[in-house]
Amino acid sequence: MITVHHLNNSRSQRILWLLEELGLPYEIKRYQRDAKTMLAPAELRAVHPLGKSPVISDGELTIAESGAIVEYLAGTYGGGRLVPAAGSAERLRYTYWMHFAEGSAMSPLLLKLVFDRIENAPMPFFIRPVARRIAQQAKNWIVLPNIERILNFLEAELAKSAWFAGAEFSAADVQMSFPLEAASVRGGLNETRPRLWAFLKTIHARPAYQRALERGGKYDFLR
Ligand SMILES: N[C@@H](CCC(=O)N[C@@H](CS)C(=O)NCC(=O)O)C(=O)O
Repeated sequence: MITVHHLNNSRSQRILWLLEELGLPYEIKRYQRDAKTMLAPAELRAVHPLGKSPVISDGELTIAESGAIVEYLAGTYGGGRLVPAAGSAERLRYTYWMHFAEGSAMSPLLLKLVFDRIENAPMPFFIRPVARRIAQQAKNWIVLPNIERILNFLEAELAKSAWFAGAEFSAADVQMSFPLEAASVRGGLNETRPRLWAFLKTIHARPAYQRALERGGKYDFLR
């Protein structure tokens, strides 16, 4: 039995979605974020030293890192589904997006989250203007332009094919779902980028996505 170590309201939601797409049985072990810091509880470090979610256990195996988990599940249990044929142009695109999601797309979104928090954090009144100015300058200088460029790039890529790897829905779309959802709640992604917006609406309407939401619990990355 596959166990998903699921942190509430997190990236591990897409692992539940993939498992539902593949029709695999799985169980969920739940972990709750600290209400104040939003960090994962220390018990998750007993599963993997970094204490981040998602992590899955499958028999003797413990696998961390969303992209590795997605590739493992689709490759091991997909029976050819959701993974383009080896050697095809689609497979190269699949690999690209599988890495891009966490390697490139998430970094500026995470930085935005951190600088937004610094801007709004409680602190002595004489420090606040300085902290706000530094946070705003960092956002204007590097964070927001990068998010803008990435979203423009992704919007243009979806003009080439219906899904990220090509004409067929693949596990790369599952992997790309989280940065796009995060961008829709904190990165300015909205209807003005119609292809990305339609991508989100389309995946959210999939029955497997809906089943995963029911099992995963409250998820604040939907707009
Ligand atoms: N690149 C990693 C990122 C893992 C990660 O940062 N997960 C977040 C959940 S969205 C987490 O566990 N945050 C809680 C913490 O850092 O304590 C992956 O895709 O698996």
